[in-house]
Amino acid sequence: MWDKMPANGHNFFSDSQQSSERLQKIFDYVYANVPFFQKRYQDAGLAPGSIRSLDDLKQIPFSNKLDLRDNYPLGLVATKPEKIVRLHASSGTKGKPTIVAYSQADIDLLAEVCARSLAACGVRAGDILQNSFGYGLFTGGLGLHYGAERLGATVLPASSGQSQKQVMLLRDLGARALACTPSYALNLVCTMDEMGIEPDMLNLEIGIFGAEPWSEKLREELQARLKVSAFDIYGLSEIIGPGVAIECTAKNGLHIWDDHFLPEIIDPKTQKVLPPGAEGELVLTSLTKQALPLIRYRTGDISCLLPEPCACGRTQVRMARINSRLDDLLIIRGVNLYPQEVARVLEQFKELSSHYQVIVDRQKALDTLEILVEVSAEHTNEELDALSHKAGSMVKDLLGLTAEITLVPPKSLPRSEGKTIRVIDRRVN
Ligand code: DLL
Repeated sequence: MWDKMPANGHNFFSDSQQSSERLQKIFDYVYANVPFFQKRYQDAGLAPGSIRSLDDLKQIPFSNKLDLRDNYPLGLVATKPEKIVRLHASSGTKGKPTIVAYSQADIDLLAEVCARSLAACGVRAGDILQNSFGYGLFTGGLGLHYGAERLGATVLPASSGQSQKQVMLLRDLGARALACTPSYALNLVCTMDEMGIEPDMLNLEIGIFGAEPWSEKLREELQARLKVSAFDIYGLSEIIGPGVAIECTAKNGLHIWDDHFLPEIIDPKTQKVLPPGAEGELVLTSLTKQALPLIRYRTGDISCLLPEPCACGRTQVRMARINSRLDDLLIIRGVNLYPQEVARVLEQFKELSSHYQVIVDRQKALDTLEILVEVSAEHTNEELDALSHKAGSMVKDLLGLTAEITLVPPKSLPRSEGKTIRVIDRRVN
């Protein structure tokens, strides 16, 4: 459909004229400063000045995580080394981390988009933000830290871990907003229970949760148990870190700060651009980055663009919440399975908690699937048998896979301070 759109067909971006100018500029800049991409663009028949409008975007070849891996650690940097003021890294599950570089202008941009994100969910100058995203190589801690300071809020740089101390600080300093991964927020809720701290004893009103997929059920649970309004924040190190997109108070998708990050949705198989509303892989172009600008970066995240106007009045295009990644896809006995689909089945049982783990193995050339899930309270053995049988049948009916459902006691699965590991794939492929 985009192919058939007129030249001004990208009118769902907040300022298409500005985005178009920025795209032309960033293309010429990457061409001139990153030899790896210059070669790729030459091979595609492009030269400086080839990109003259948003419509030309589709001519530019994609970039992806492999490009970063092949040019490890800093081969895609577009600035002189002395311009780099910060390095971060995202932990890959396999092999080396992805290293990302920032100039001072990039750090200012990170602060700007994180400040906007915090403001969109109601954080104001003078509020205390307890920032329990991990500080260090991960972009979450420092990104939101700079954003909160830019906004004029007071940051408590709690980082993740030491849950009892975190709860004490929440109570004693009275933060109005808490930022962390949703799984760590759940951890804090359990610690509050153990310490006998009720949500009414805190001053919290806003939860800013992200960096991993989380469900509406978990949102409801966190809202009820922390007495907050919970917002989904999205981002990735390669593009900037946190603050690429966030929900506003309308909570109807996440606004992408499209004056800096230009989104597209593609069919991951054909690589064709899909029309607004269609689900596919999110592709982002960083329009204003200096040190590590990436054009048409394939995020691997599955979403869709929601171009309709938002009730909040913001004009930045929205995207649907991310429930899955392309590389999460498990193929078990030929059946495709996203771990989040398992979560959606388990959510239907009130006796089961949100803590689960999927274990895939191979025995005598046959794939096996085990789902470990914590029960939310004590049950008799008969009740447990009946429950696991019922959950197993529902997995079979809805997902087409036979699974062994192992119900485990509350708090027995590993808890994480950052991103939770949901899948253990023991197959040697
Ligand atoms: O997770 C940046 C971040 C920090 C985002 C704090 C939000 C808050 P990475 O470690 O590079 O960067 O991981 C990026 O995490 O491609 C998604 O697959 C996933 N992800 C991030 N936010 C969300 C979200 C940070 N709200 C990868 N929902 C991304 C679902 C998310 N997945």
